[in-house]
Amino acid sequence: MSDLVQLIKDNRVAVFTINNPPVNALSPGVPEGIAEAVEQLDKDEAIIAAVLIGGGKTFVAGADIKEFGKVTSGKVNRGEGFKPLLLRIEDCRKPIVMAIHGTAFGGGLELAMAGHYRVAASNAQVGQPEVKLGIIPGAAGTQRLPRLAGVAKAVEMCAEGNPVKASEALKYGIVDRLIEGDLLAGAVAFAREIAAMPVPKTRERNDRLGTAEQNAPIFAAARANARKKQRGMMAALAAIDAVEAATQLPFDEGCKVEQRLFTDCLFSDQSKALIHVFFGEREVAKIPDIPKETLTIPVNTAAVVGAGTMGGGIAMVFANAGIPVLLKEADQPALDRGLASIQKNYANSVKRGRFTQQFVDERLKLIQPTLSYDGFSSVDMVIEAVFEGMALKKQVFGDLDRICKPGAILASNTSTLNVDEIASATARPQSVIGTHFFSPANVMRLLEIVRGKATGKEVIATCMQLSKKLGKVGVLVGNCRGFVGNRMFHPYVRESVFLLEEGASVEAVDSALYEFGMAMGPLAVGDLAGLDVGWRIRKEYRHLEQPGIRQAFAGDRLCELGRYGQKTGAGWYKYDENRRAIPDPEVGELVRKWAAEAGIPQRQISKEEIVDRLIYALVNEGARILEEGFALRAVDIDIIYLNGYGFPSYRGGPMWYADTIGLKKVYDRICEFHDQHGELWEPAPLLKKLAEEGRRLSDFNKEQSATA
Ligand code: T1G
Ligand code: NAD
Repeated sequence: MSDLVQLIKDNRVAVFTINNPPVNALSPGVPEGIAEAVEQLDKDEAIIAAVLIGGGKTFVAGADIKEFGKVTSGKVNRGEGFKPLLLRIEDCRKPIVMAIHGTAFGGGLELAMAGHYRVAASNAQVGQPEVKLGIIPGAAGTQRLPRLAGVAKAVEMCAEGNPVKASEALKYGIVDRLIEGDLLAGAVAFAREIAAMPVPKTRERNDRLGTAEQNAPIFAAARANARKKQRGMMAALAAIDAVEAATQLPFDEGCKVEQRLFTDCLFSDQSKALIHVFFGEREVAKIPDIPKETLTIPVNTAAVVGAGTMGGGIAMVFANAGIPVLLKEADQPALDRGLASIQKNYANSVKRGRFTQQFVDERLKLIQPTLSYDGFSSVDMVIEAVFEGMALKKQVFGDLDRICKPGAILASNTSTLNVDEIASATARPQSVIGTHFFSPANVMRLLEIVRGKATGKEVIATCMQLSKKLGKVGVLVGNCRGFVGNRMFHPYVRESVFLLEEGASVEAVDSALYEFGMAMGPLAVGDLAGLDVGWRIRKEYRHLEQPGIRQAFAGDRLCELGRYGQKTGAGWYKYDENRRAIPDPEVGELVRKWAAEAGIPQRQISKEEIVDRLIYALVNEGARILEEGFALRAVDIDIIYLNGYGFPSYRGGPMWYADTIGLKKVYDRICEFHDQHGELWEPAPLLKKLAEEGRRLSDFNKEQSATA
């Protein structure tokens, strides 16, 4: 027997245990071990039934994603995947019960569905998350799942890729029984119960496949939903096509359709990008000079100073994670405003079905409003979110330094200010760190964790770990102006306004980036965040502007007219009472007039140039950040842009996208812009070096992590 699959006998019931930590992926050796076990089962007359179970924390979490790069299209087309093994299991003369705990995902659920019965621990989850990797189920999942769970549920699970709880899996017939307590004992008992019963084969079931009339509206709705929620992604639509084939073709024919669609997806750039994102979200948690076993500080209580746009959302994040949080404001009216917006946000979440009213009531009890620092002396962590001014922040950190207990983490939510200078207001800079949440803080997944020069490793390790508990993706960044995300966003926004001043329309700029896959166009984002936020920062840093360097002016001019965006009903767009954006020709006329006054010639600008100017501005600044060491790896920048700036995940992030296009092509284009638009487009030395050496940004991060 292979080491990865053990076989023991429990009084005429065989138990196969898969042991391939951490997630029992179907790595080489596992399918072979299962096949061997099934052969033994069939041969051993003493055995009446079998149970297949996962060792450790989970059932099988799918195919081994690390192996995908080694798969050839020939191999896939020859169907040399798992399907033959699954048919062998299904055709076994003796019943095989699949015992599921943790997660049965992807190939794991496909394996389970090839079994004759499935039992599950009540907190288990099943799912076909392949679309999140830019592929579709490739081992007959799109053919067996509709036969078990019905067409509507199967198409939802395969097209959206979200996990399903065990109780729901029972309701839909994916599992046959929930087991409380000892899963293995329950599964063996179940196997004894059914041992004498006929051995059902999922692939022979057609009773749940519905009729063409019944299914047509299901597939139409699923396609519309996929085009809306997974805009630009091919896998979801392919998954729907495959499930539809299950309702129209015999099993084997349906499997051929699935295989063709699976192959198209697997060898697509989208899938490569999404697999990069999958491993990237796990890699960003690893800090080269902070080992996994670094001690962390328990964070069981917290406090937030400032209950404005960010402070209120941050308090909700801690409460949602079950951590009691004090929320301090400067005065009662501000506190009341902060609490009102928290209650409004929670009410919306209940309306949208994200939370139950009971959950919200419990969470609201964890948020304790206050106008003083009473109670701050015992909290484990404080997050400051007051106005963006250095003097005020240093005053607050001075207060916290006097009041908070030794070892408490003092964090600032500043979006642009120097964390070391804020820390200098305390006698414990080793406890000071930046925790840069993104608006709305209770929704956006990204958390930039800003390392100050004195920040302690245990403080960093604690915040990285805590970010996962808070439901965030924590990415460690260096302490430079705008850190990583906003520092790159500055040239991105700059180019969008330059393009307006050179003749492009607001709609043309926004629709070009929207079609590229950005969640929103840059100008619509400006209106959402408030054009005055950037305007105030530009005014604060006017003294740092280099003479002779072109500065965008149209945004400032709009703010001088009081057009701050959604909050004033007009910015780059006009907004109706439901905050819907309406193109405003007056803006175009104003910009034309200002451009003429500035002597900027007008010209036709292609969609391609608009995208290149904005995306390559991100890449160029990202490369500078990498070589300056303010980001650990190129993938960290990608994860920041996917989770904080609405960059399309199926493009992998700005750095991965540049690697996909080819750095030589990107570098040449930037050199073109440098010739046309001057110093602002000076290519980053790293980009030049890697382009000339025919290398990738993702190569750089390898070196970087090796040296840190
Ligand atoms: N293959 C290879 N490595 C995997 C893996 C997988 N399927 N799943 C996890 N890992 C690694 C991960 O990179 C990390 O490594 C470690 O395991 C722990 O993971 C034929 C083709 C199961 C819910 O999409 O969703 O089947 O960073 O940190 O938070 O149709 O992992 O420690 O070095 O995420 O407890 C479909 C992917 C595959 C599920 C556990 N399956 N995994 O979460 O741990 S495609 C998936 C997850 C497929 C078939 C097709 C989660 C998890 P390292 P972790 P976790
Ligand atoms: P805001 O103006 O909405 O809220 C700031 C709050 O701080 C106000 O309610 C004010 O009353 C309160 N405050 C001021 N002094 C105080 C004191 N001494 N004690 C207690 N409360 C006090 O600002 P915001 O947008 O929430 O920004 C807060 C911080 O978060 C800033 O540093 C900002 O740069 C940063 N940030 C903002 C965003 C965003 O999109 N708004 C995103 C990320 C980070």
